[in-house]
Amino acid sequence: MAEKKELTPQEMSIHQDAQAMIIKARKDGVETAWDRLQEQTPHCTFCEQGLSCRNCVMGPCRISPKGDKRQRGVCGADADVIVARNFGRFVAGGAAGHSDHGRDLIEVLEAIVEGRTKDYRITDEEKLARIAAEVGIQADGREIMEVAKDLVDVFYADFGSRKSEVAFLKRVPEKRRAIWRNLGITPRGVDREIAEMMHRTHMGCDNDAPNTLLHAARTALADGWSGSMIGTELSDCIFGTPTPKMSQANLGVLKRDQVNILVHGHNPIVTEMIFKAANDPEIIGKANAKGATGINLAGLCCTGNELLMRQGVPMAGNHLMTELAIVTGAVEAIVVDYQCIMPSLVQTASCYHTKFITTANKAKFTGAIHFDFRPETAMQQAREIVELAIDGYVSRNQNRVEIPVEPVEIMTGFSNEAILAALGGSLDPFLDAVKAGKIRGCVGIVGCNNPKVQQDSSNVGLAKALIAKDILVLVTGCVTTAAGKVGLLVPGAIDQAGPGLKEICGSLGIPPVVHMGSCVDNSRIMHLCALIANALGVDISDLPVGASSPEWYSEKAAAIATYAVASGIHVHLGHPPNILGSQTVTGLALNGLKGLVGAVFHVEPDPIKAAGFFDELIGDKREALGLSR
Ligand code: XCC
Ligand code: SF4
Repeated sequence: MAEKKELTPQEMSIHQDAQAMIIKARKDGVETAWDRLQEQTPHCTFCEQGLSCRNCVMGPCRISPKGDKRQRGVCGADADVIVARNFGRFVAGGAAGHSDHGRDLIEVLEAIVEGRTKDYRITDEEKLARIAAEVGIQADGREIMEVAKDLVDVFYADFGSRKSEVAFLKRVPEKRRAIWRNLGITPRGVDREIAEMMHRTHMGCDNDAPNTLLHAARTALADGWSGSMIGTELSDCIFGTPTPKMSQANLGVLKRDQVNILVHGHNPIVTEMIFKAANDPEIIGKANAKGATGINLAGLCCTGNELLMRQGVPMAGNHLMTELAIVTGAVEAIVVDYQCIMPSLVQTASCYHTKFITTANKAKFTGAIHFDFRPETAMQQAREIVELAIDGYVSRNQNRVEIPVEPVEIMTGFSNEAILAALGGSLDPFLDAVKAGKIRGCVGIVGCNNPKVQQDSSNVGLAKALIAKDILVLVTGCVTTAAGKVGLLVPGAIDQAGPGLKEICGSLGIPPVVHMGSCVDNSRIMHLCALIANALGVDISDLPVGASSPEWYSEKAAAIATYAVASGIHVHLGHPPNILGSQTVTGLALNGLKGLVGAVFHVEPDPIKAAGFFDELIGDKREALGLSR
């Protein structure tokens, strides 16, 4: 076999901190995702095209769509059926992740209501009352705990089978709801749609690819308009609704003379407690006793986004920085909950003095220190975790420490409530700016890193190209740190924006790239689109908006992309899902869905060309609304 060429650090990432740590990892003999990708390349082409099936033991089957004779699996499933089933299960996996995260927040609210925890409380009572009223609960003049109790019931019911539609569908413009009704894809219950997808894709059930895809849309809609949305809204109620604040990003946020704790995963339930414990003077005193000048908490991935939005805790990095952050040699503990935590981190941590600490029974890692984290005992457990990190400080070898860069300033905290407040309480100033063509439209850039793409090259390249075209960029998830590290998340970045966007963001004192949270917080963007569509009396698909995930990797990203398209928002992906083996499925995704839900997927690896696609799209949408292109 031909010798594989080792990539240079510059080819692997655009960031200086990543490049420095890739070099250090090689020197320290630490394996990274890029190394393993090389091992796995070339990938199985059947799997890449979605043409392998393991849904029963008459197989596994893999079929070729080429040749005159249409190949079939043992059961007779053809390429369309196999690809659609695989994609359906892929989306269901993503919806399950987000939504189970949402459910965990209902459980914490329930523990608060039942008085089983003193460590959590309702921080934003006004918001809780407001969303309760939105979903039909009498909130006026009642005790907040009574209202919260009813809200727990309504949200739990959203996961079940007794409803004809999930609670937050009340937010969706009537035109959009009619489209979903006519297609039979109104999301009824989160668990129900996910379970039904598993059922449909069992051998001998849904053998009509378009029908399976429509249910994938329904499953994703249950995520976007229920599971994820509940996750976002209850996180705000329990931990506070984010407000604009400054923070920092990149590996430079780690501190040489302090106990460094990284939090990684998704749910603020654990990390908010770690945050409190790490700020407790008594515990800081224990760190001082070990010779550290303090305790430094920093975030990775989405739980980092949650803490950043609400508490201003700095961001050490995004998905492909998780191994590299440990390679600094400066991390005493990495505390994780679930999702996107590479199993390799246990090995990476073991190459240094870093303790790898898990907190969720549904996400245990062999070789980790595990805490069965519960609402009843959360604060005590968080203190124990922080003390474990403090104990580790004395075993740090400062000669092996390398903190490669100085941190970059970022601005965060743009919840919809904060955006409305910044606009003086009404969307009108924003809509006026859009009508005047100063802000031509908005694109949400969301999602991950993928070692198949030079880290953050597309995330950043697209963001820069869009703001130059007077298109406001909204970021969540791992694109946050990408944009932050290159200086796009500060008001000063308006110098890189087009004249209209520069004027509006300049007068509001906000960056042209606005951070709206974690990946479940894409529900904030959906809600904002619904608010704008309702204000204008149009459907979401009429708005000059788009969405993109240039470097995506996860099932969750596929679920997000699918609910965005089903909600009427065109979605750009930097690379396709594993569906190209079916012309029917690919044709629907790229073209056919347009006639059904008013939006499609667009695949384009080049971020500049992708920006051109959005430029055209937004121009067309603006013209259709009677506005200048
Ligand atoms: Fe995971 Fe949410 Fe992707 Fe980042 S962006 S790699 S899904 S952490 Ni959600
Ligand atoms: Fe093969 Fe059909 Fe079984 Fe899939 S369900 S493994 S295609 S026999």
